[in-house]
Amino acid sequence: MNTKRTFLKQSITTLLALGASTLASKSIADPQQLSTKLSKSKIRTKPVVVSTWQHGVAANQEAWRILNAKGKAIDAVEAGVRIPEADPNVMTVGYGGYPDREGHVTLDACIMDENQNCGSVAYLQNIKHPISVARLVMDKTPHVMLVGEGALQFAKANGFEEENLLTAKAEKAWQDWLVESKYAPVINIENHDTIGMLALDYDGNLSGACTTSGAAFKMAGRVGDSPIIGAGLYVDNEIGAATATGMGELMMKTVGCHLVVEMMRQGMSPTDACKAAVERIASKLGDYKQFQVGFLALNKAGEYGSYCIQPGFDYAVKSEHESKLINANSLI
Ligand code: SD4
Repeated sequence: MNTKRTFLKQSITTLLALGASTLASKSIADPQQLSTKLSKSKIRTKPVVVSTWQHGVAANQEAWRILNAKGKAIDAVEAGVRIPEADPNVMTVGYGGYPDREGHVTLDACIMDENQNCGSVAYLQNIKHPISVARLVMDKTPHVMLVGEGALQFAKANGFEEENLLTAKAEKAWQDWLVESKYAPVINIENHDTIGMLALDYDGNLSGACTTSGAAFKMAGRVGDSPIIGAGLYVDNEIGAATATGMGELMMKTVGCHLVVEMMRQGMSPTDACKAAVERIASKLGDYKQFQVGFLALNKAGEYGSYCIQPGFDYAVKSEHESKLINANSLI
């Protein structure tokens, strides 16, 4: 349990770290402006973890076990998102995910740490935990992204076992879809979609993870935003982190999560930065009303926020003081 003194000490340390790093990045030219901004900032205690949708609640619990034991944010986010990856009742992530229109479950995932290291896999089949393969791409290779057959070979070479990820329930949904074969992305699909998770650990370091089975009944070979660093996830340990859910093409066209982090660098709160990224989508992409996009952000001070296009997107928060699901504000 944190005492009030520990909390104050953490807050002051965070203030100093934030001040020093922001000054170092020269993103706010006027030191007076910076100190005013920081004094207004609501500093929260560390650690904290946030993640998208209702399935984020169970995922956060797992991440929290690591964060609360003073573990690293990168380990927490990997462990956290493995929960929905393994859950067959979550039909939008990992095992049990909806297949593409050919009946194949193809998975996308990426992970990013406090040192700008990142790893990613796309169009990966038959491996239940793509996030852990992405972690190994980050830790063991000189590359950022492996796709398809190459990603599968890499996973198998590192001890992952192939298994059938298409459950009877997902296969039935696909068979039903085949009757009309009409491709129409569903907004807020069953109130859970991609899981994106962001964490700030005891040491004040940020990391993030994002994993999905992608758009249900997508074209074979389609890859969404979730494994694309900058689109579905971005972390800058000086500033903050962002992740996204919803129709990935919109985030890819606007490099949405990188945009959210850059908005925070300019001094915006996480909520305002997410709102600015949604507004960018609305101003650039004429068909945005047909789709859902939700951004979630966490800054270096532990403040979090979110914004989406359509009502219905919620996100889960876990810290020493909070454990809840929050409904995001929307543009529409
Ligand atoms: C993607 N953002 O692949 C992910 C999840 C999704 O409709 O498909 N949402 O685009």
